Amino acid sequence: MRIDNVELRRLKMPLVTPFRTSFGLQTVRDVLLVVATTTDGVTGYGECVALADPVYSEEYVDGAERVIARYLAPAVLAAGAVTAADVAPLTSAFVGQRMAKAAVEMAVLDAQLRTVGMNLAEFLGGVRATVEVGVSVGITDTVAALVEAVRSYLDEGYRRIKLKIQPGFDLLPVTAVRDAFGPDILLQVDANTAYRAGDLDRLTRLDEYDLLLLEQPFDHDDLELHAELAQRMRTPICLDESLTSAKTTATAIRAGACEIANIKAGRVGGYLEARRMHDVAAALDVPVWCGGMLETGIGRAANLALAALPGFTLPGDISGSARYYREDITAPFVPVGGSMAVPTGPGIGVEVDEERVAALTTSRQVIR
Ligand code: NPQ
Ligand code: MG
Repeated sequence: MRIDNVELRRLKMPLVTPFRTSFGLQTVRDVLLVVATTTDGVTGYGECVALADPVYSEEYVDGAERVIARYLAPAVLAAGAVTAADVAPLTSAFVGQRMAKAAVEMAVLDAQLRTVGMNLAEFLGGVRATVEVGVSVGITDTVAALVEAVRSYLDEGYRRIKLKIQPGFDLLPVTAVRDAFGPDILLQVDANTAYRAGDLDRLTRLDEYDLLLLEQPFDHDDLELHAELAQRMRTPICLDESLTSAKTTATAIRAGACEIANIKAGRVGGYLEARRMHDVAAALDVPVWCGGMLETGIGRAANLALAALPGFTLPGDISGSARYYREDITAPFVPVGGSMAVPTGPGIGVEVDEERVAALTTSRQVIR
């Protein structure tokens, strides 16, 4: 397969409700789509999960677009015949840029699989036709507002709730949600690196709430502190921002800092590395689940394929399209009874609504 051109499109997608985390407030998603067209006219789609600002990781969407336009796309285009497995070696001269590389690899992989008529879940080794999903609930102005938000998601059938926490918004909201909905709802929390060594004692008090896991309490490169907390808590410690590859995942697990792993293809450089990370975690007997980055239907479809792998034993942050967007750029994903069907079509398995994409486009460039 030869790539003839790579199109980079920016879309502005307003969120249905503001989403607050410990690293800030998001009201609109600045999406970067990578569209790879082969010399046979087959089109593959990739979605870059970088945020508008480098507040979740070092990457940000303007930077990712420039890196793809100037370095990554030219390297793939110059290579002639390629497969998705060639993208990482072809772009390894450029350090880091995992979210940018992941978007390019995803577009090439989608084009490759559409060319041969193979489905992504099948290609990755998926074993499930449906996957359990959860929802991530942002920090609210009041605890009462949080309880109402959680109630609406439970009414929609979500069985796993993730609460964003930060210093000053942790024990009280968790208490209120447990008091309001009882011991049976699957509940977990995510701190997005907001805590410090001085918070160790406070965090251990979360053991009272029978949480599924505590996600990324400390800085992304502080494995020691995560390992110390893991020693002192019953609640499993889950890492997100810290895990940038299968290798860093093995290191974190061996350090006792990672008892459950959040896998995001964009954070580790693509779905091929995400599968390797899944295999490492399985080999070390560590459960994994699929994290979310407020993807459109394009990234959501691919995440469902990934979550079909055997080691994904916990509900993922792969919520319905309506959790974030009034109207998606694919047919909407709708959870039923807390689960969603894994797309079965070729490639990522969904059709993209070109008209909707055109309506949301703020800029477009084609690299040849
Ligand atoms: C997490 N995701 O697990 C991230 C954080 C996050 C679903 O909580 C735009 C794009 C806004 C990606 C806000 C969830 C975002 C974003 C929060 C990711 O840590
Ligand atoms: Mg997280």
